[in-house]
Amino acid sequence: NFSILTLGDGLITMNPADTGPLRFVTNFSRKVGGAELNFAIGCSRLGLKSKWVSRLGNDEFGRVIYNFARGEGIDVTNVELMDGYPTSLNFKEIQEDGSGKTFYYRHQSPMLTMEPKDITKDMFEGVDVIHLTGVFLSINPKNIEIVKQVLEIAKEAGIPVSFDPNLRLKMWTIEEARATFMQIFPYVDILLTGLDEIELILEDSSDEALIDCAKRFQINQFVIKDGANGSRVLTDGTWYEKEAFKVNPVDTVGAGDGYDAGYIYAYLNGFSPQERLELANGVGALVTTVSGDNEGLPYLEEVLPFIRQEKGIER
Ligand code: KDG
Repeated sequence: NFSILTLGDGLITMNPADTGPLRFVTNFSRKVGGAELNFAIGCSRLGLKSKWVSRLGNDEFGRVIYNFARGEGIDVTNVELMDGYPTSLNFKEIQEDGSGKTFYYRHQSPMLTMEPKDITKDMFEGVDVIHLTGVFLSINPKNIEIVKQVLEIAKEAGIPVSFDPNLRLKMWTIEEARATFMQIFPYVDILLTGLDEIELILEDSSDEALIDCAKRFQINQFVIKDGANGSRVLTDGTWYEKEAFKVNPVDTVGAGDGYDAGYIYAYLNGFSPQERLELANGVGALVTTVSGDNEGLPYLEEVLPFIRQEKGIER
């Protein structure tokens, strides 16, 4: 079994019982979210070994997330429950078409207690891919020092790094995000980005701009996610493309994290570029069919028949 490591905040996610503006929603389901945690769950369900490095509040919600992650088979050896910092919260607003918005209560994230010295080489033993996202970087400017420590250890150990900018403009400005990403990109082997998001980051999403960025930072796999329009990857100077699977989305939040998990699983297992896109598209699509950030993440035995469009006998 291949093994991944990821690092980031875990949140209690309040999923609305009704669609439409948050101010009118009175009922919520208490669920669990966090971009990196969603990724770890996705990988674990597909059969990878997942290690999640995090800090939660030493409170009721922290325990919910901790036990949830553990229940998903995630290695939580490096997840600590901290006093004095409440577990982060996130309320979601969902539209009729399944698209979502997030409203955060995470200014005192327990992740703020983490320091670069807390990242040690032993955490990386047996790890095949390190996955990071812009969400962790957006929580506090000092997090870049923690990420750099991760990236330096990864480089020294020869572990490939995958990165999803996961741009959250409620957390920081585009200028701050851009300046930070430019320091991260030189370490990235696999970039997993939304088309709209890379357009904001590079101020250009033409093929020339993308090719240029891949070359400049030596990003081996430059993956562009475009939701219902499918996805593509630029690797070894060639573009590969795969159309999306048609589904009826009820909640699209977390689809990108699921996509990333599918892509990394496929990459580690030696799939061709097109097969990687196909599996990733399949995982992303299935996430959108279930309410919640990670409930829809499929097991391998669910996503394989789905991408082959096989009809199961259900009785
Ligand atoms: O990608 C899903 C995330 O948006 C959600 O789980 C919350 O981590 C989160 C974030 O900060 O956006």
